[in-house]
Amino acid sequence: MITLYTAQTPNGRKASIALEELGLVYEAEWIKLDGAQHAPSFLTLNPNHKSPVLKDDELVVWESGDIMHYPWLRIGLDLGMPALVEKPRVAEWIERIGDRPAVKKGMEVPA
Ligand SMILES: N[C@@H](CCC(=O)N[C@@H](CS)C(=O)NCC(=O)O)C(=O)O
Repeated sequence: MITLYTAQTPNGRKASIALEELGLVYEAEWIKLDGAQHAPSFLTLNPNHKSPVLKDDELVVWESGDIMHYPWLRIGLDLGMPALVEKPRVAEWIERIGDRPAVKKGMEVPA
């Protein structure tokens, strides 16, 4: 079972986009970034006290960019990319998606 510990932030949104797009079933555990990220139970998952964190049974992954890679590795998807040419472009996109206006806009809560 995959659990995504996340918050409504660009990095949290990146992680859930990757899981949703590849159709992986997961549970979301919302982390309130008002101190809950310093709770001992959370620090055992991510000693850097940062959201998001993905847990898949005993495997724990943190860093939103690495979490975005996880779904396609998990399902064994071969993206068929020429490694030297395309993989760096994918990595750039993954690292920068949280800065995209559409991702930030999607997190704005209407008044
Ligand atoms: N490089 C990390 C950054 C994660 C990050 O900065 N998370 C923020 C929310 S977007 C956080 O949890 N901050 C709480 C804290 O630092 O205590 C990633 O991409 O996952």
